[in-house]
Amino acid sequence: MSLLQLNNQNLSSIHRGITCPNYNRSKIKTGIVHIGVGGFHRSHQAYYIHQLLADNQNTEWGICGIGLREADKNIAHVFEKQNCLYTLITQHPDGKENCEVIGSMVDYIFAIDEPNMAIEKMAAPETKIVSLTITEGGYNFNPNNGAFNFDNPDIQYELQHPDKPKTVFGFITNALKKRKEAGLPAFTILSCDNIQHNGDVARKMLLTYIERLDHNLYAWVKEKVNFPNSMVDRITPVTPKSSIDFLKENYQLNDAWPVVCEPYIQWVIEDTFSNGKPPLEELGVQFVKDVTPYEKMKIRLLNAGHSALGIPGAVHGHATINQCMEDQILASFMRGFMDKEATPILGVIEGIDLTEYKNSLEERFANPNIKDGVSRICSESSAKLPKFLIPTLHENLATGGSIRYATFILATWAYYSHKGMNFKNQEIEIIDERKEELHEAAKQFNQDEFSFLGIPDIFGKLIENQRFKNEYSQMIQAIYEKQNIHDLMSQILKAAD
Ligand code: CS2
Repeated sequence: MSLLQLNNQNLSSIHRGITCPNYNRSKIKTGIVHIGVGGFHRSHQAYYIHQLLADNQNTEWGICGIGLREADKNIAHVFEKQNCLYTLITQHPDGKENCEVIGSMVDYIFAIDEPNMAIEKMAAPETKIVSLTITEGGYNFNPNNGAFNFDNPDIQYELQHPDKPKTVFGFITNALKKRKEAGLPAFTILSCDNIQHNGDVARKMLLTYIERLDHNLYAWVKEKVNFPNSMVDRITPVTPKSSIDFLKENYQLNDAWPVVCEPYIQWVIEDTFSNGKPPLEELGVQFVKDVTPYEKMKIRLLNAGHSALGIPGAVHGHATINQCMEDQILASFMRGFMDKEATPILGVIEGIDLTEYKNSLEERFANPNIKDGVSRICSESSAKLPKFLIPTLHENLATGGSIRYATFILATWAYYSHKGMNFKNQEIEIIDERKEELHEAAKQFNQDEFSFLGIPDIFGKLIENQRFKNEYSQMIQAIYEKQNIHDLMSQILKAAD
């Protein structure tokens, strides 16, 4: 089979079953610089911008991607070969798929090799927005007290060598300094990570960092840079090799890193930009005054719901989220968690029918063609759960609400971190920056059943709460003894009726 390499030159020869950009990419300016180009950015923001660029409209709003981590070398290589083009494969529940080559990313800089180029790009007059998907852990703060972590060795290094940045904070600071010196307007910093008040968090962290470095710049950034909060949503699994093969077999297209996603897409952004914004409202993006209710709803239901399926699902021995949804007991447990623990905390959200929202989450999670791995959902749980799940538990403890479901998820997470094996005696692939630390804490279980909860920046003061400890003790003992997720979940479901 002869294959066509995905790149600019070959765009006009691509199989007609794949939609290609109908705009001239060489004319596009990069009004947006995006740090952290993973699957999610490519299925979400870059897709919105791709639609905005259609028919050579809005040419000032193209994207330049930046990678700051060693791991970004892979995408840098692929993009070099493919002129930053990639195929987005949208998988519908009925088995249909749409394939579209996305052209909105017109440049990519691997900042470890080209630090100055990355800074210059952000400092360029045409750059109006610097957007971020640097993951929940990337904001460098202690979830327990919200403080910036100055002990991070990379931050320590930057404080000694401010012109040799390593972190997102160092790069952005250098770029803002250049803009200030050149008399250019500041850019907007737009966080697109799953953190409540993601813009406020980005602002607080960056300002704390700059204050240590440069007082003049601090005052300027404080006044000029806006950080809209935003809520982003589109389920985007890790690209399976089968999708690369699918493009080869069906369309004779060689794309080393396509992106797979669900049809659903949502973006809600606070309308507080420093230096102009793309007309995304034309595409259904909601610009609002206050994003709080949307982001809280999404994080406490969708993201926490994912963890409620993923962690027990991994311990039970399921591989994907749709398999978890096919398992009636797990699916009911997830819905129980949403109804009994997350919803009472959310209260009434004006203009939103929460029951409908939860029903639609169930449908999305059940999409059999997404095959979102539980390993992705469980990855970096140490950064996710303090934002997705543990606040709900704290709030229910404060109000006397139900805590059973959330406690069970934490207890299964302890078992998962200790054993690294599921109940079918198969190894679990654990991806977590703090994997070792979690394992060390969890494995003390035989001496101290609460050992796992002793990591304060993850669990806060949960360990001091007697009601929580009683529930946790019963559950963790039962998990180790019974080794049966279904039985334990059935008991929780029965008790909750
Ligand atoms: C997931 C999210 O990482 C996770 O645990 O819950 O990546 C989720 O798929 C996205 O936020 C959906 O918008």
